[in-house]
Amino acid sequence: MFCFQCQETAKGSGCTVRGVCGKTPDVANLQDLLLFLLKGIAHYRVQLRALKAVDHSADQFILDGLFMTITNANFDRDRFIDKIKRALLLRERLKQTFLDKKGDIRNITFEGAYWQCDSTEEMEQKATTIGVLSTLNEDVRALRELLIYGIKGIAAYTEHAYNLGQENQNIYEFIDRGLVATTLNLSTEQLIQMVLECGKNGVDAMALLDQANTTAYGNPEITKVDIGVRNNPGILISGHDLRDLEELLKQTEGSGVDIYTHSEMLPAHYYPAFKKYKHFAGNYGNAWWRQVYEFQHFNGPILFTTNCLVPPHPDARYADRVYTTGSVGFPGFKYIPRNGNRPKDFSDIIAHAKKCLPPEAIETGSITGGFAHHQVIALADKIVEAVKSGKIRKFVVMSGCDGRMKSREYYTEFAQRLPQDTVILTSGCAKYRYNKLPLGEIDGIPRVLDAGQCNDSYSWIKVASKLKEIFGAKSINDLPIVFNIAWYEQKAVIVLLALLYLGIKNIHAGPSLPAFFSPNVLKVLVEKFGLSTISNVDDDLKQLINR
Ligand code: FSO
Ligand code: SF4
Repeated sequence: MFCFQCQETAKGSGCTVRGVCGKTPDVANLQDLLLFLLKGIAHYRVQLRALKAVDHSADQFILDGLFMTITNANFDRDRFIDKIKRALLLRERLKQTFLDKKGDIRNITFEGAYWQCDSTEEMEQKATTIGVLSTLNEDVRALRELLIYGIKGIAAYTEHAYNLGQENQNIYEFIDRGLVATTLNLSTEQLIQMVLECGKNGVDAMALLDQANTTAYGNPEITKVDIGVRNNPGILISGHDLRDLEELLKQTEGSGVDIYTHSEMLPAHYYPAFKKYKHFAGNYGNAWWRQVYEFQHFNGPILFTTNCLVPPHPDARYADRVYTTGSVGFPGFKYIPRNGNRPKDFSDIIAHAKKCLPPEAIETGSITGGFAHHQVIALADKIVEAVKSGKIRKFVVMSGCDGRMKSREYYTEFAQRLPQDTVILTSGCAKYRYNKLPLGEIDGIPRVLDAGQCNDSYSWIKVASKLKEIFGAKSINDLPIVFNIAWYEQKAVIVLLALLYLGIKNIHAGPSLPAFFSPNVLKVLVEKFGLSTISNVDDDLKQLINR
């Protein structure tokens, strides 16, 4: 195996024996093979689209396949083998349509468009030959992988929107073309162009998901979320999929089971449509990686709707209480499918919850969030006034992910030591490093504004554009906004590419830069965008705030 797609990759260079995330080598290789076949499928789709014969039944298959390979999403070998078999069947169907339409098969030379197999052994053998390291030139490899990881992030956001009935055909078109681009002999210049186009599609995917979420559930609004516990048994729901949450809330209403959110599901509390559920009790715990401690104390079942799932320790007291759904999987965990477009059947997890004790309190009190673009723009007058009077000197976007590494303590210290006239704009699970600190308010505006999940970084793009308009600035770079982003997995990669596409300069990305950047690719990103990583709190405060 070789994988270096996330920030915690082994020795900062690549996981080769087993993932730091717990991914086994066989699963890592099968993920590579699935990607290889998705690229083959994409070749046919690009050609079929040109013939006006693209088959939309494959749209969701591709989104799900890409999502399954995101860090901490799916560890289940059997699910990958099944998906690979279905990918082979789907690809043959597309190939047949292509031939029926008198398509010229000589236009498709990529091996993943033809390769066949009869056994799992053959799959495993092939998988070891087509991974990341099969691209020998390190700059081409860096750009191909950057593009693939950005596309995975797009796929994740697009799938959530799809689940809520919202689609954008241009995004599917880009995903296909982007996948194909990683198989062609493109120059580094051409690949950089594709990477920037990926950033554009990242903005579009986040906009689509924003539209899907707000159309279905209303605009997030300022909300106090309880972080304590009640006396009923509960179900803890994690991940990012709001439709799953809605169905679970409906099916548990009046059942005596409370629903709590974990990690990236916290922002669901900000949506008006979920406030009517009296048993939507609060948020339990912190960012994804703390699950190994927190789930022990929850007592009830846990539902993963997306990453980030951490493989439980062999003596974990909660492994028999974990359920997965959507693109998520783990061997031995119960999986809840969706049949057609019907609501998922959560009766098993609900019955399980009824037999469990209520959660143990690990925290008490509340946190406040709900500062997505609609709410912040509603407060624009107040914010502009605070900027003009000098009460707010700077906004610091600290969106992104949290992670296990000790180096992430930097973010807590950075937040604590920011001057009182600064406001943190956050989204994603990075916020758990500072969202429970008493950082105070400026004229009633909290100093930490949480827009929501990582995809809600889109809100900061909208807010920055609004401020640009109000202040008559030429570019977002002229506003008093700086970016100190924390990344971990591929959704954060697409957020970063979206910001680069928008021309945002001097972003700090940490706690370390991606291992998949080659020295030359990094040089381009530094020269073109001023991208850098964090150093230490003192120097970064000087550079970002006091310059
Ligand atoms: Fe966090 Fe995990 Fe939302 Fe990520 S829970 S790390 S960027 O999946 O998706 O912020
Ligand atoms: Fe390693 Fe990250 Fe890949 Fe897991 S996802 S195998 S930790 S690089």
